[in-house]
Amino acid sequence: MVAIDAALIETFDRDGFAVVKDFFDPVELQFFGSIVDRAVINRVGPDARSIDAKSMYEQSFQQCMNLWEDNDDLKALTFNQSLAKTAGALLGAKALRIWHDQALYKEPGGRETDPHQDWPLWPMAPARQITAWIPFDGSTLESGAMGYSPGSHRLGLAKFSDITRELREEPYPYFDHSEMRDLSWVEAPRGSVVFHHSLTVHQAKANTTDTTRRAYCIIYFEDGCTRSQPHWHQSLDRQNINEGQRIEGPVTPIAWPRPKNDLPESPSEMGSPPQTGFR
Ligand SMILES: O=C(O)CCC(=O)C(=O)O
Repeated sequence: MVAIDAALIETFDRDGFAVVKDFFDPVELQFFGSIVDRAVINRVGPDARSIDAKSMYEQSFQQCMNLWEDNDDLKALTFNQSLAKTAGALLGAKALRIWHDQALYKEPGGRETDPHQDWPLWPMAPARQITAWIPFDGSTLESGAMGYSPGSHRLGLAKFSDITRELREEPYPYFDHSEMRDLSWVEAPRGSVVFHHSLTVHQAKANTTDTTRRAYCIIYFEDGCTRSQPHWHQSLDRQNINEGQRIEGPVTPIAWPRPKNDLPESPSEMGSPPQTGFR
């Protein structure tokens, strides 16, 4: 159990991201990593394309969302109370729900993840979300480490960035130098978790190594957020949440606080999660 001290909360408040080292032990990481590996293979299926033959988005990472829904063992990670409690303390929230979890596997030769903020990709308000980014093998500058623009969550920016590069009408980057100032690259040691706010501008390096950078993310939002826009999102449309409505239901259950050993039911009545993801 990691102590949530005032200094950590202060760092997150100031910078919009914070690294918590030694959160997971190697045995736990290996266990969850192997489950996610299998889940990704099950979702993606056989794919013999070279990295160059993939879409620009797939070249950044293979994204598989809502893995907790079809993996009972993974619920223990997505609904890990100590992790979610830390996220809640950093965000200053009393209760958090799951927006979705996801594997983000950056293959060898995978390109950088383009600079973006998360919140403009998500049709909900207010901007009270936090991501726990868990690299199963740690991350290095060569393997696809994350970089964050410290304090950018406080600049009042809310820019949509098409990180798929499929809708692109203007050249990258969407953020100018002043908004990307002093980018901090974070090499996260194995066992650590990096938390970031949904308004923090961030990106990830390319993977120039010969192994996949295996990251698992859990995205939480403060209980009470509502749908702000009509554009499709699986976390909302699968449970028929309309604009202005509070986001609650079996696809986005309470992540924290939950009674001891109480894990949510998989939302089997709500249709399957997307097999591979888009935001
Ligand atoms: O893992 C990556 O390459 C990007 C992750 C990211 O953008 C996020 O978690 O919001």
